Amino acid sequence: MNLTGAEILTEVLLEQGVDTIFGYPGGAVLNIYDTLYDYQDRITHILTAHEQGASHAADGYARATGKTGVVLATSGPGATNLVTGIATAYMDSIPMVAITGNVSTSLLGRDSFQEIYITGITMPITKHNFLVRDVEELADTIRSAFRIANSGRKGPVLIDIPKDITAAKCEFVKKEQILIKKQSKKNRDQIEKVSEIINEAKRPVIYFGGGVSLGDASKELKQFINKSGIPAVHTMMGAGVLCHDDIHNLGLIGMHGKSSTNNVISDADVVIAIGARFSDRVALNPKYFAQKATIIQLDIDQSEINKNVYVDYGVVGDVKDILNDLYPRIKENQQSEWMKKIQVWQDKDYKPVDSDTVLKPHQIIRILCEMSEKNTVYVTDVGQHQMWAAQYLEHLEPRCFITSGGLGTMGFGYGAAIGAKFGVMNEKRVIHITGDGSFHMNLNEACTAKTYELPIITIIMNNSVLGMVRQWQTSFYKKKYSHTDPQRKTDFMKVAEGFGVKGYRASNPKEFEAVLKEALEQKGPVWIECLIDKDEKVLPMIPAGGTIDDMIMD
Ligand SMILES: Cc1ncc(C[n+]2csc(CCOP(=O)(O)OP(=O)(O)O)c2C)c(N)n1
Repeated sequence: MNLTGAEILTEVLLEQGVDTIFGYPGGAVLNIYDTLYDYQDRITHILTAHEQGASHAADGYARATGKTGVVLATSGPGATNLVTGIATAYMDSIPMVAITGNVSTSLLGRDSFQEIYITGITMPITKHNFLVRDVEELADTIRSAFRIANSGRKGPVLIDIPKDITAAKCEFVKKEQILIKKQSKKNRDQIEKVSEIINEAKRPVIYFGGGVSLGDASKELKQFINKSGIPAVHTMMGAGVLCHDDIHNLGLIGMHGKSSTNNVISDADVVIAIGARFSDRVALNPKYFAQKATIIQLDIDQSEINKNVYVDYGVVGDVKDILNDLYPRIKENQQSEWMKKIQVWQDKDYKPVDSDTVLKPHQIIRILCEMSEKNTVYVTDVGQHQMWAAQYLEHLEPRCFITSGGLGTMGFGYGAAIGAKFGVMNEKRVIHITGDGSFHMNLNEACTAKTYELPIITIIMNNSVLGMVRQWQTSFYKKKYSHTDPQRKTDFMKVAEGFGVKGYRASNPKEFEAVLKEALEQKGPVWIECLIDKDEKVLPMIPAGGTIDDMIMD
């Protein structure tokens, strides 16, 4: 077949199993959009309000489904608007292919209208990027991009395509989608050694992160825990991998983790890190992290071994494979003495107090969990509301807690929720939890949710301040609230109306229950503004660089 570059692009997307892409048109991608018009029956293109929203949507789609998210933008400002979304995906190892148009090859390097050196800009935030200069190379370049985004540690790849390449023609031959081979460097001796250490441990703990869900290994982790009886703590990105009511699931660790989980790490004799990268939000002070323990790290990425924390044994490979190899070698044990000791710490954990008259953040989350289906996908923005969600959401399943962990991107939520909704459509409900600051950054995507009548419920935890930063000012900057109390006059109910979205407001638990009940029955997007006190804190908290001894409990 003799096809144009634009047709080749769409054909290869189909070859790769892509049926939904997110994007925004412009001059440099006009040939591609012209072709997409003819492929509407096979590729659904979702038009967002802003390219940043499109990039978060592609990311949210990938997180909710496990497939590769695809985003398309024009050259210049279209391409630069993708940068935050690409960086967000990169930090959380999300497979994404970002396609940008560029000026024609003859205009490259001449400061042409809407020209930008996007491959240079995205070099540090992509696994790899390509500038296609010959239409003959286009098909294989796109195939390579999908392969790279999905092999080993996943992540975003960018393909920059000059306009003349999308118009040029060449012979196109279809290929089968190549299945990605897993990389496993682990060897039998290592597995034997590591299993011996685990079997001899008296106070072992599993510390797992988002790599378990990315590696599709939550079933294997559960099996391993059920047999070994080893308790587990998790990072924010690991939320949902284990059931919240599994007695071995001790909960969140790190800066806003429980005091009990942090105590467990400090006292453990063996720590088994699985798909977790010892980030500074967890190993706040790497020198004192799990000081008494032999540390074993299982990870797909060799460069994570010994990166942040020195580990005694690093096993590199697919975590699902490693857990399967370890399973038959692990002794049955219920670790009852160790669990009794942990129970004593758990009894002293921070417990928030309920109120009937005002809305408390933990009550909002509890009511959400009680009233929505068990498999609901929760998508958050960034700030205190994100941490309250991570601390109090129950019944999470893998791929049901979508949040910007590594980059901490305010403005991630609405776009990601829209992407997630397209991924899970009729199977699962999507609830977006945001703060008034984060929501101001991306509420323009309400038009996207409305256009496609997506039944996404947005919970705006409105404390009228940039809560998380203000909390740091309270604790570490003598309450000098510099620019965190913006005194905005936004009337979210009127804004909702302007977008054609249904808006509700609640200021106590009864009101919230009543409006949530109505919201759950709506067919399109809904916002619920929850009024909360600006002095609410996320507790407990270990200050950056601190240890369990520095924990703030009130
Ligand atoms: C794009 C971006 N800018 C700035 C920050 C720094 N930051 C982290 S949390 C936060 C406040 C968030 O406020 P809000 O969304 O209202 O949530 P709250 O903490 O009040 O729940 C800020 C400014 C960020 N994470 N991302």
